[in-house]
Amino acid sequence: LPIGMFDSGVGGLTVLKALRERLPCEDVLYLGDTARLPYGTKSSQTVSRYAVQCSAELVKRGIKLLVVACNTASAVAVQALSDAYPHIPVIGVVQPGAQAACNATSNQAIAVIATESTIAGGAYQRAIHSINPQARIIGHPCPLFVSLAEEGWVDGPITEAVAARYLDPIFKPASGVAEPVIPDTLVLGCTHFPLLAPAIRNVVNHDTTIVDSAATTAETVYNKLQQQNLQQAEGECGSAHYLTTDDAARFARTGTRFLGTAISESE
Ligand code: DGN
Repeated sequence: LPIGMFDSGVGGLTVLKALRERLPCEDVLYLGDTARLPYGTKSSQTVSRYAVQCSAELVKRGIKLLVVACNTASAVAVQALSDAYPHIPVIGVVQPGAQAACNATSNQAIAVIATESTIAGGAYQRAIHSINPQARIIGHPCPLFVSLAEEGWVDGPITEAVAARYLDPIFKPASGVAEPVIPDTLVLGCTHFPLLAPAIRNVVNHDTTIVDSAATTAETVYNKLQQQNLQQAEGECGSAHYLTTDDAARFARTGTRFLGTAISESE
């Protein structure tokens, strides 16, 4: 059986990319809920409902493990999905990202950037605190990054100006602030943000560790498959199949940038 993954659209393809690098033999069934994106501005009740519906569609087709490849959905729905499908391991991207940030920080100050809904729900803050109760966490929504990534404006002066506007108050606080705590670790808590990492890197301090939860999520999936003896035998390259709830052509076009390789519409 394949690994099932879903996201509100193309963003989860950054997680798929990391998964294919770590587990090249696995078959993957990916659902992009493009008809209802973005999730990042919607209420947790609505996102939870969408997550349950996407998962049901994947489970109906047969999957051995479910990856919630969207931070916004991971933040609100992982527990509900684990309860709904006790026989299928469910892995979200928030917990692995929080763990990676806690491993990386030296000064216990961690910044998290994500969609409005992920930051407002506080899931990263809770996940980080449950691992490191001493951590000081600054959460900041950066919704424009989603549009910039989808537009392909991943670098250049406009993107850097947006990045500076969002991040300067965290990394370059105005003088006069008594003993500012500058985070040494920045979590990219949205599937779209890894595309903007070079622009983000240009506006944060040069020694900031940037944590992208895609790679750590892939590692978590790898470990879970090993533990449960669910891994595919080594051999041929795994396949990837895509489902979308709206126009497949747009998904294939935009998604190619996120996956790093071409997606054909017939897949
Ligand atoms: N995939 C969403 C996330 O990781 O939060 C971002 C896209 C969106 O729904 N705004």
